[in-house]
Amino acid sequence: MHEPKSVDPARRCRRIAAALLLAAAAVRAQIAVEGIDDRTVYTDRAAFTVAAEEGYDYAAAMNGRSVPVGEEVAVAEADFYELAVTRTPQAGGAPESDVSFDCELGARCAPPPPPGFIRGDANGDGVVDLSDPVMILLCLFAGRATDCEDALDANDGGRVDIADAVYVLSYLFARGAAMPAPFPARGEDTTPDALGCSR
Ligand SMILES: [Ca+2]
Ligand SMILES: [Ca+2]
Repeated sequence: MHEPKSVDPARRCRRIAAALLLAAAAVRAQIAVEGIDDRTVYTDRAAFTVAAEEGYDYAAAMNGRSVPVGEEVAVAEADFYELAVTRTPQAGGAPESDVSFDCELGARCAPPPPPGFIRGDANGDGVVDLSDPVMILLCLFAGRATDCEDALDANDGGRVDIADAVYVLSYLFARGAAMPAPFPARGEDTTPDALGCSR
C-alpha cells in the first residue's frame, strides 16, 4: 500500500489539461477492473467497475474506503487514488489474488480569462449584479480598494462617482441602458481616460 499523496492545485494545472493517470497497474491474478485502461490519460472523470466473478467473496477499497464490487464507481475529484481488491474463494482458502492500481485525477484547467474587464463588474467576479453597485459605493465612501477603476466607471464618464452606482442599479432594476463597452463581454477600454485597470 502506498500512502495517498496530496496533489496541490498548481501542480495539477501544470499537468496537461489535467488528467487521470493510471500507473503501475499490478495485476497479479484474474481480478478484472473494467472501464479504465492501464497507462491511459483521462480528464476530469473516470469510472471503473470491479468485476465480480461467481465463487469468490470480494473486498475492494479505494484510499482505504470500501467501494462496491460489480457496479460502477466514479472518480471525479482531483486527488491521488489507490484501489486495492482482494477476493477469497467461497469454497475456502486464503485470498488467492489481489489487484491494485494507482490513479491520479486532476481537474481540467480552466482557460485563463481574456485580459480586460467588464464595465460595471466592480468586484470582478465576471457578472454584473447588485454586489457591483455596492462595491462602487464601498470604494467611494468606505475606502475599499479596487484593482480596476475602469470597471467601476459604469457610465464610462471617465471618473468614478455615485452616478456609476446609480447607472448599474438602473440597468439592473429599472430597465436602464446597458453599460458602454466593454460589456457584457470582457474587453479593453476604448475610451481614453485617466482611470486604470490591472485586470
Ligand atoms: Ca460583479
Ligand atoms: Ca463614471
